Amino acid sequence: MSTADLSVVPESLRSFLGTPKQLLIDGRWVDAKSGKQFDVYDPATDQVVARVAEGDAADVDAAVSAARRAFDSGPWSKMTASDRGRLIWKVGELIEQNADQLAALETIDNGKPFGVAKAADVALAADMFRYMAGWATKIEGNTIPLNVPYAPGREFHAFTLKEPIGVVGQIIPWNFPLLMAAWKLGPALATGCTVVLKPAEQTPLSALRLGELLLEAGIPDGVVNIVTGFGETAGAAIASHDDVDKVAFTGSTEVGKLIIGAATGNLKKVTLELGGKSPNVVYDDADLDLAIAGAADAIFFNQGQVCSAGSRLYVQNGIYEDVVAGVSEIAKNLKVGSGFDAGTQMGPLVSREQFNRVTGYLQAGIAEGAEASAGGAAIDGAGYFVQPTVLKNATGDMSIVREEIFGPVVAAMPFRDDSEIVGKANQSAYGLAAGIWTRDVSKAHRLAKAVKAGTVWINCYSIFDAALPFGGYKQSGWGREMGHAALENYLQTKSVCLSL
Ligand code: TXE
Repeated sequence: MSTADLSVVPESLRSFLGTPKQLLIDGRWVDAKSGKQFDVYDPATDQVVARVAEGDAADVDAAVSAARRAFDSGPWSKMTASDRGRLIWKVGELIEQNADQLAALETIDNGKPFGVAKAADVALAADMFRYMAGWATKIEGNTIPLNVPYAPGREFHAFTLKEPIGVVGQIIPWNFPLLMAAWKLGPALATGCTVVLKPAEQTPLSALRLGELLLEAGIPDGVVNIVTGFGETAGAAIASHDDVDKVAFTGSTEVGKLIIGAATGNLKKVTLELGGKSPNVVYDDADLDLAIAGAADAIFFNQGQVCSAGSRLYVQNGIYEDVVAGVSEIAKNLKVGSGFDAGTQMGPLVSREQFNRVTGYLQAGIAEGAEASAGGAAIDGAGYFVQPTVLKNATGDMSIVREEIFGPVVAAMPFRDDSEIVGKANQSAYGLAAGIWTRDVSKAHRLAKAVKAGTVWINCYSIFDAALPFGGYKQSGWGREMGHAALENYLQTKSVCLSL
């Protein structure tokens, strides 16, 4: 293990990275109670870029107590919704003002190209806070006319109140570190909840910088606590904590199931955004240039580390070879390199573990009979780089078609017609997203209705907006993030009934 040369990062970040990072608990930066720290790596160089406090159950306890105090008696619960909204808006503004710094942190921590981090991750994160700031003042109950059969002649005034659920644990992954924090924190803060956030151990840095910005914005002490650490210790302690009222998780389906188990102790509410194996369907009447570019982007964006990536590419028989050739051509020409190099279109995978996982799938797919028409292997040298890969001759029984690879690897398969594609598209344990490419509006809508997926993109892919709900059918999860649908995850409904 060696330490990275930090000359690639903006000057303002060098001291941030050079100082061991601490936990944010009750508005103060503190070491882990155990005194332990762990290393954070630059995936482009395999070198250590920072040291971060390794929180565990004892730190989670302290963070939950701080969040409980802030919820029950702190200024947060007494603040007007308008004042709360104003602070949340300010967080969005501060993210925008610090866009270069935050994007550079994403690049050094996750590997993604700097330009992508700035235009997508950081911009969407800022937008998420601003969108949710507006909702703070618009959370309302209803008045409800009653007709109680066993109380004839009596009059009642009944209404509902929407109340924040309380202390929320939020466990997030490494593929969009800042954006996942924003998706989670935005609705929690808008509804008046308090939070214990655990970033992924691979990518804790931007969440810690966000913690500084939350304090700068004036979010009161204890409202957002950030505990960096590992899943099996810090994450598990959040999921099983008896004083956490709700847990929101994004990550693997496997860990999602563990979260459900851990939550049974106090029956905390659970929302989950899990894996995917999304079908991307190209009909023979599609605009082929658009569809080919879209199919490539659907899998290679963010190195394929996207839960909604279009990783199963279904192409109608007559155009199968052309589309596979077109996507392969794009794959071969993608510029792969450090996210800080100008022109880089694809960076490294996030970690050694993910690199091993993805290259393992490449070997398995080829051994099972798939053929690489582009890529198919790792890229030699330092860092966790893998070739953008198109695997043809794939079949539904192969692991590369059934399981989430979470890398720049697409499995291409032909289909005959409408009657066949619905079954094939839905032949998955997952149901997060789907893509459809056709000029026939009726065909597009028919498949959009038939496909079991939380998001369907027609003649586009990977379009995200703070206002558009996102979440999974089947084993892709429970609940929706973004849009006003996300607020419901953080609210309780109280019915009040008064006899007049
Ligand atoms: O995920 P984990 P990993 C999928 C993707 C990827 C695979 C493995 O297929 O290849 O998961 O990635 C925390 N209790 N996705 O191993 O382990 C962990 O610390 C509580 C899809 O990195 O699920 C991190 O903060 N928490 C996904 C978070 O869970 C635990 C994004 C995610 O890590 C825990 C990431 C436990 N027992 C991976 N164990 C998506 N849906 O976007 C781990 N964690």
